[in-house]
Amino acid sequence: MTVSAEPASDRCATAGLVARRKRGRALEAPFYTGEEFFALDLAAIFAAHWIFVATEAEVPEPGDYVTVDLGRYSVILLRDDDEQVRAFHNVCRHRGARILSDAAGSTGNLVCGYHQWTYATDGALLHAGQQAPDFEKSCWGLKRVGLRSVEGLLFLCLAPEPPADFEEVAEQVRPYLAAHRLRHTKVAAQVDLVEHANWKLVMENNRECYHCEAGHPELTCTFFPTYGYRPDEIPDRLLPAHRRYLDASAELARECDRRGMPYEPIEELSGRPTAFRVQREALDGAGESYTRDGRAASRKLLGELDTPRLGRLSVHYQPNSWFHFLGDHAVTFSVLPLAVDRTLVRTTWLVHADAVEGTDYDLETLTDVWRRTNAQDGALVARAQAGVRDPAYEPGPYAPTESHVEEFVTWYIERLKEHQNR
Ligand code: 3BY
Ligand code: FES
Ligand code: FE
Repeated sequence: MTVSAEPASDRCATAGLVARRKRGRALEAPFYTGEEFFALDLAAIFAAHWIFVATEAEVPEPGDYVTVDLGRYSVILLRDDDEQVRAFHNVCRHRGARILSDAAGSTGNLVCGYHQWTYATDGALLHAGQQAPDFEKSCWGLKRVGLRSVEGLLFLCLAPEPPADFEEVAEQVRPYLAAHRLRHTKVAAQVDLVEHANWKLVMENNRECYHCEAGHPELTCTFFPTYGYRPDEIPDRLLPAHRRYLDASAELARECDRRGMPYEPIEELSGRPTAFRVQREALDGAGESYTRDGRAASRKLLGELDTPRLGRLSVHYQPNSWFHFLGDHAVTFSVLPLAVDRTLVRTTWLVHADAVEGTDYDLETLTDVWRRTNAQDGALVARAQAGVRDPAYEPGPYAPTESHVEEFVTWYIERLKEHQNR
């Protein structure tokens, strides 16, 4: 028999709302405001799927670690002496104390601060004082958490049986990422923003550019605001931008073909546990990077790239992330729920491992556009949260250009249904 953490009345209420979700419409309020849905999302989405949480560049040396909080879970990501990054539950095998309390650091062995049980960086228990003679140290190593690195992007999965299709997706995405050589980058900046909205509003907001023209003056210097429109739906005022997009896209295709770099879209945003979209697309302006004029922000390009003019390789990953890989830097976004109406958005800017701040790049120029864009998005989703908790809120229709929002919500509902049927 499966024992659920949810009370039976909550289970019925959530199941009813999941079953009656209408395609093409925003979700009903309880999905964004109800504690019962928050608990369900943690169990059915965040504890059941591969979640993007960090990059290998954040733990460059043996002994470097980060800790990741996901609901009541805390997970340690640690680079071992053999250079592998491994993940462990941050729970002592003696009486359960948290082992590491900092968000990031460097350590030799892992020593629990309660009774000093000591673990090696591969999780093995090395020392536990004053034990009975029959105590078996080998039985009490740290519990492992599933971890996958896709070219240096770290995904963890808390489920004992993680979705089996992850590796297949990773194989599809790797050729797109390869030239950016993410394992040979360093963290130039990382910013945590706590947004005052449910995590799904944060994700939905990312999956459309309907709000970009009015909401993101700096981003739209280079990100074409025609994103998501079908060619025959583009409003007249955006047609000049669309023409620039077509010209820039043709040039980008030529540059990619010459270098054997894939750029065509692969889109499977719903219908499977591990759902994603990947495409290399042109940028406006100089076409190189996310700066006001579109020129590269770092003189030292990623990997062995010989031109900065490679647009943006963008990856959208369900449920919790998006990525942009440029010729000169990469920027990753990880969305983690903190409370029903509080969400952590962690943004990380990566540059070539040998790039020197002040010489090759200026931190302000590198981070300016997405810092501002994130702040604007944070304000937009807080407005959305305030509105959906109003008793007058009724789910409205998505526009055609919001098709990726619809895909995100469809994926989410599919996952909840699958969870309910288990
Ligand atoms: O980050 C993205 O992928 C973009 C930014 C604006 C809208 N969204 C599709
Ligand atoms: Fe960790 Fe006792 S709880 S050593
Ligand atoms: Fe936005």
